[in-house]
Amino acid sequence: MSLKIGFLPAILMLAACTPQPKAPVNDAIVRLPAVAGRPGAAYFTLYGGDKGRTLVSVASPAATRAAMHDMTMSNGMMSMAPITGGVVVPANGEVRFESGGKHVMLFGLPPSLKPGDAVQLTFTFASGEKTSLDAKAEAPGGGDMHSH
Ligand SMILES: [Cu+2]
Repeated sequence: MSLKIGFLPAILMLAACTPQPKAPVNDAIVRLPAVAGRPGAAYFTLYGGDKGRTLVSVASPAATRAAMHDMTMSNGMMSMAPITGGVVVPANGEVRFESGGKHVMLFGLPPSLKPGDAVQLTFTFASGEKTSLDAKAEAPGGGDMHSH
C-alpha cells in the first residue's frame, strides 16, 4: 500500500544528475544600447564541460569591436575594467556574464538592429575551440550600469 512512496526520492536523484549542456555557451542575449551609437552588451552562460575551459575572446560580425569587461566594487563604487588573461570556467562549472557583472561590450552595432534580431557571437577558447551562435537582441532595459 505505501510501496509507491519509495519511488519519489529515486526520481529526484535522477533529476539532480542531469549532465551539463554539451555546448560551451548557452542563453546568449545582446542588450541593445538605449542611445544609438553607444555600445551594446552581450550576456550568456559559459559551461566548463568535462575538462574546464578558458574563454579568451568574443567577437561579433555585427560589431566593429568587442571587449570583455568585469564590474568590480572599489571604495563603494562600481567600476568597469577590461578582462585580461581570459575567463576560467572550472570543469563541470559555469560562469555567467550578466547585468552588473561580467559582460561583453559590443561597439559599433548598426542602429537598424531591433529587439528579436539575431546577433552572431563567436567565442574563442584557450584550447583553440571556437563556437558561434546567434544571440537574441533585446530592448534596452534598466539596470545596465554602463558609463561608456
Ligand atoms: Cu563594459
